[in-house]
Amino acid sequence: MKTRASSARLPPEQIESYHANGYLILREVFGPIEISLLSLEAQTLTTRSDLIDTLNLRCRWQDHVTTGVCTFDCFDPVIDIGALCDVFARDERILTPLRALYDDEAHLFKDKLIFKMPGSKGYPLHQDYIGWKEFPESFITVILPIDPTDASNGATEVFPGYHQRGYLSARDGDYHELPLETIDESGGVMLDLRPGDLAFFSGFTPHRSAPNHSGRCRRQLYLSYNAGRDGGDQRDAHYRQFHAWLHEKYAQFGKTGAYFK
Ligand SMILES: O=C(O)CCC(=O)C(=O)O
Repeated sequence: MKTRASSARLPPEQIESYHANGYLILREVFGPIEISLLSLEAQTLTTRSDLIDTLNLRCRWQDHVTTGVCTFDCFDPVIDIGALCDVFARDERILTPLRALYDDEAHLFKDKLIFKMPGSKGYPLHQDYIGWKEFPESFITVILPIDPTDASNGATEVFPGYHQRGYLSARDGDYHELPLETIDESGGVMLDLRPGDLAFFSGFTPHRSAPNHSGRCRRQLYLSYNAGRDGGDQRDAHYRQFHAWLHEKYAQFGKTGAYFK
């Protein structure tokens, strides 16, 4: 369901729609000046050569779809290096709808700034939930686009309704792609968003994104939350666990000297 946000409060139809489909779009929540400021911050962050390094656990990389060159893709986390990202992550225009979806308090759990540079390959079908006993089942991601997103630059595509089946992979603590047979590909919804819109989707909603075939970045804040009753504020604990997990993964691939800065 795609709806213009006339106020931060969600009408019951939108709450029902989110629970039925596993995603919800709110239009024009933030204004052009706010997004321009965020865009400037994102631009400044791309100059942080002191941080952008393949051994820094904060940075995620993607292969270029034609050249195969490893390309910087994402800061995870970002609110501690981007003051405005932090302000957006705690904005009531995001938290109020989340409280309505949760019928509870919402806590920031994870925060990423995905740049998806031209040529970046995108992400195969997966659910965000990871089978760690501490991982909150109430996980919801809010996408805040800085650039317009559509099929040409590899917008995120969600598959409605499947979140009701819960986690579809082994709860073995590893990240799993989903086989395409899990879903009906024709039912995918491309999150065609304008800067200032918001998209909410569940940690159990299968999603993917195609390569960015355009000549421009597809920058989006990916802000993830959990409900108060599902562990309260656990962002610091999450990142401690995530970094330990990444260290292990890097070691498995023979990559030593990883650090977090
Ligand atoms: O960038 C995208 O479109 C998808 C990113 C994603 O699925 C993730 O970070 O888990």
